[in-house]
Amino acid sequence: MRIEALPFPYEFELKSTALVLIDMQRDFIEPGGFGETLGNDVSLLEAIVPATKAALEAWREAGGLVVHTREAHSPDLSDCPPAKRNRGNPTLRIGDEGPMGRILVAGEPGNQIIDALAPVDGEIVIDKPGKGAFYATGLHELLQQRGITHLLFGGVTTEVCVQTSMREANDRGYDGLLLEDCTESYFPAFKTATLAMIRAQGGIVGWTAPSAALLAALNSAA
Ligand code: C5J
Repeated sequence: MRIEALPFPYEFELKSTALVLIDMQRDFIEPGGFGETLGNDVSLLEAIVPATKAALEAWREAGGLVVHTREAHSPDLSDCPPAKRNRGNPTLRIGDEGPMGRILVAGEPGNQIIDALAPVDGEIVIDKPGKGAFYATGLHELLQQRGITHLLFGGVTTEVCVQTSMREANDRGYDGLLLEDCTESYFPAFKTATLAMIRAQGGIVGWTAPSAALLAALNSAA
């Protein structure tokens, strides 16, 4: 299959490609969550949910592998470096009781993936203690076992966990494509810059394309 993408068309096979949705969790996206308590406008992130849901449903319908990630720490915070917890001067830190349970702690209500994109049986769910999906998660091994070589990315936030994950994937030899309307930042200029960085210099990190280009590729293959 071929997606019309930048900086040039992206070729992939369904059986060796996974859709990876990064950190579409309630605390980052829903009003009243951790993201909003930090002063962010979460409506920017909520706006990508319909396009992301459409891409996820089309990918499921085609039979492609889906990976969901959550930025999540164990309840005793043994996987949270003090440098991560102590940085800055926030009113709430990782592990504190927030509006939707303990902040970025596995199993808490705010740490769940939003209902619209909830994982279904057979999909991989990765709890990641870092920004990147490959750090301390075993994701690379899981993908290798399944013969995955290509990754389609969506999720939040573009310049933090999504970009870090794409760069980690790139260094491990995957061809990655970011679905432009399935990712967002609390800072729109950072999203624009990240898309440009990914596809600069002949795709130094990977490719970008609108989700409509993925849907068109899946339709023409069906
Ligand atoms: C993610 C963050 N998921 N911005 N986390 O990007 O801290």
